[in-house]
Amino acid sequence: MNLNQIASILDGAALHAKATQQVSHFRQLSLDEAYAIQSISIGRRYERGEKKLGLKLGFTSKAKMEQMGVHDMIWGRLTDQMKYQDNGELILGEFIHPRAEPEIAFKISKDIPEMISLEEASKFVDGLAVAIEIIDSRFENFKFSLEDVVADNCSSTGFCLGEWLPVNTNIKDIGIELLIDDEIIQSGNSNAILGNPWESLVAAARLAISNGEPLKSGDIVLAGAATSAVYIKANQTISAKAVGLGKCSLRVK
Ligand code: OOG
Ligand code: MG
Repeated sequence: MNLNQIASILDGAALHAKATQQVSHFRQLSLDEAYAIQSISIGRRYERGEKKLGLKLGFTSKAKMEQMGVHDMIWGRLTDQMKYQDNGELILGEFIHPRAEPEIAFKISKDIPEMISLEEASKFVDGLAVAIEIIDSRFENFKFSLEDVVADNCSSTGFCLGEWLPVNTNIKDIGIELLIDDEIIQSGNSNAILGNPWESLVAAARLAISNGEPLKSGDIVLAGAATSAVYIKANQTISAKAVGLGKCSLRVK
């Protein structure tokens, strides 16, 4: 099976909310091939009219790496179709086995054509927000190798954002939580994200450049979850909260 065929299977699995078997069960992929599949598969979304909105990083915390049994940071693309309004509704039947995780989001204020340092990172950002990321692996039982999940656009499926706050809002060493029906289900600290969530932005800028798609003004970057992700069910209200960043919520139908 070639990379185009694998991309079609993964895109179809997402489109029809039907799980597929792990690619690594029938073909050994290199990481470069996995990113090539991601690129082809996201290209199909663009052909259907979706627009790129930014990037997400994954496995930037130990909690996530341990939960999923992988060992390296990954990145995927976000599109406009994945964005939900704060307090919006999410229809469970449109997903395979969705999970939610609390995140921190950056809004890019100017193009980042070159690698940036941690010290200068804030010059390229004009908004910080708490976020919920919805991940929905296209693989059966939410099980994958690192190459599988990269090919599957890092399980990217949806996200919602709280209010954008100014760039000098503190996001280091703050508590971040996932709540279901107002009960705290996961709680962590933002420093679990690469020691400092701003490091995620620096990494996203570098990865975007090395892939030939540098971050641009207006892009959104999700820093990666500080906690494990949680399966969501119908009739739940899912919220993410971070100290000083407020809250955002989604209602599951
Ligand atoms: C892959 C996506 C990981 C994160 O924040 O670490 C991710 C997955 O767990 O399915 O989004
Ligand atoms: Mg995530």
